[in-house]
Amino acid sequence: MIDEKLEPVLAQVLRRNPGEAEFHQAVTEVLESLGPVVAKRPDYLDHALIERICEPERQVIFRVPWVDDRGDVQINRGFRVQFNSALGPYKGGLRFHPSVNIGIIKFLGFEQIFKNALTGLPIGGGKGGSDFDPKGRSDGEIMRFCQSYMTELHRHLGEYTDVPAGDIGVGGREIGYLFGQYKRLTNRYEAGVLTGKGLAYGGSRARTEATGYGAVYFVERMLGTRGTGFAGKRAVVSGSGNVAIYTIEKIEELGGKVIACSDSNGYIVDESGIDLDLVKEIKEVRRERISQYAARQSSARFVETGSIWDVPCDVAMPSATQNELTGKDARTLIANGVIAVGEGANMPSTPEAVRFFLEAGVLFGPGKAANAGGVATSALEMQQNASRDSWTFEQTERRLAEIMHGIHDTCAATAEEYGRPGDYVLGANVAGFVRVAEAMTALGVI
Ligand code: NDP
Ligand code: 2IT
Repeated sequence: MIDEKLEPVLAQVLRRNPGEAEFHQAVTEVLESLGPVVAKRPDYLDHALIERICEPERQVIFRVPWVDDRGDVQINRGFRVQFNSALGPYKGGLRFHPSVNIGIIKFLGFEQIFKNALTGLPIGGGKGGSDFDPKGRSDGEIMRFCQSYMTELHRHLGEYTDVPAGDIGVGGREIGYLFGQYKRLTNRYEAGVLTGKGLAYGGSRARTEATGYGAVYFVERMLGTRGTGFAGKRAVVSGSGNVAIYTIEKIEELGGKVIACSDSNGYIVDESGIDLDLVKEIKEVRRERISQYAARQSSARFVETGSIWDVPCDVAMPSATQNELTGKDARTLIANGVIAVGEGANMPSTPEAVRFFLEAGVLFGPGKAANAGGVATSALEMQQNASRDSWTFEQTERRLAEIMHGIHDTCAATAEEYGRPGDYVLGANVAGFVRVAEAMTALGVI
């Protein structure tokens, strides 16, 4: 339910951005949380503050031409949405996936504003990407695509302007090619212009692990409010990319057992506990499909039909993509006794699924809080670059853990303050919004 004072704001967003279903979904969720805030602070309705938050500061859309291995010219579309810079330079990842369109980049950029605010670090919100499909492409093709993409994007970036990183389809390899081209075009070794860099050229230790580890720290803290933890728990983690792999690693370290993970072709179940070295070999080294796991591990089976959320578990961590966990899946998880859900991905649960979890009293950690460890560690990478320093793994991970515990506690305290104890969705949206709103108010109408 949306507060009547915010109805016209939402109506305007829906009207101005036709057909952008994911963006509508993300804005609706945040505006639905803001009713109690504007009741307490009606001044936030002044100066079109909320309308301005819903409108990106700048959107760049461009042609990305490149030559494939056969010598044919390919064309993709590039995007960068610079959503909000009240708290710092635009910050957020790049997604390379055939499903990418402006509505998806805007939903991700919008969420990023509040996520980045929750970290307490000086970073604004942005997101970018392309409809380029990296699957099956050679290293040379990936490099030429990244170089062409950066040839246009570089003029919009800068360590004080806009700092991209990885997301789906963009990992260490791609960031390396993007940084190389940026350096070449600008003739500047501006390490802080991209994060997720390799350790050989200015990256931060623990950035690769940070999103997954951070999400597990968040869920461990939620479980702590019920006097329990991961030890002895059965967990299901969807996806098998960067976020999923390091989520599995940390759960196993804390004594939990992860029994299923997936990719877009299906899921594997291994009741003896997932062998993470095998997953890393298949996904990080060989870049193969997750079905290969079942082909090589006799205790596992590969399932192509149905949903990974049919696998009974205590903790569910959706870590693949948006709207991958539906209302029907939420019902199944609840019927199977799920205690906690932590979103490693951005907006993986549909609004109906979120509602079911909250109604059932399941501990539910929304993506913009639970997966903020990645971008927080990106900000730590920027800090190391700015001071020309490089921290140890332990020091960086300790900072990450403190930040995640801080985010958890801020969300919990905010939910409590607004009369909805345990509602981390309200807590995250409100705490993130208030920080951005305060900065925007101070900066005047811009
Ligand atoms: P990766 O590219 O490393 O892995 C993505 C995984 O999700 C793959 O297993 C992929 O399967 C699966 N997947 C992607 N799209 C779909 C789809 N449409 N349907 C089913 N499965 C899909 O990306 P990340 O691990 O980095 O990102 C995963 C999620 O986490 C995204 O929502 C991202 O926005 C979010 N995130 C990432 C952060 C980071 O630091 N990387 C930080 C915070 C959030 P397949 O190989 O078959 O496509
Ligand atoms: O969704 C996200 O927070 C990311 N993909 C990471 C962004 C970043 O700048 O590290």
